[in-house]
Amino acid sequence: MKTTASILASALLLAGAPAFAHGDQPQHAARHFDAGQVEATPFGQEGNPAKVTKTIRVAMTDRMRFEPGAIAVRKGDTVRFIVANKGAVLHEMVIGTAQGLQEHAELMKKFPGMEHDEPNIAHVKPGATGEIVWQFTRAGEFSYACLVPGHFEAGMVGKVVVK
Ligand SMILES: [Cu+2]
Repeated sequence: MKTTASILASALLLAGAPAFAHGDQPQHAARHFDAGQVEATPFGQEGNPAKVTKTIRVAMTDRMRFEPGAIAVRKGDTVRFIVANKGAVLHEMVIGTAQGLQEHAELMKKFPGMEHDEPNIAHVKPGATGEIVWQFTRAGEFSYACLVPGHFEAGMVGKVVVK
């Protein structure tokens, strides 16, 4: 019985996966969180939505800015970012290191159609709201940026200070 149950669980996980593969999950639906899939990065890791310690609202505008443009959190915080696109064009919030985001922006210029579904990214359609739950596991200075081609270059970058 146990085996059947675990096979069924795996099948369900597999069946559930494609729905999340192209960043088209319904607005504001919680991303499926699986502690076993969490990968540590130099700038933290996917946060458990059940263990959020802080909520931060971020707006993205067609002036190519994030509001606020700088955020301070504590090491260990699990932050729910509620990301509102106040503009008329697509924007996204991508959390990373300054260097990693720079490299990613270069890549986006070469492959503008590139689709992502990563826990550190929220693509948000005009007028819509997206969400990222991220745990900052290391102290330091990190960034968030919009990597829609041209936006990063126009200054659509913010800073996270983790103490
Ligand atoms: Cu943008």
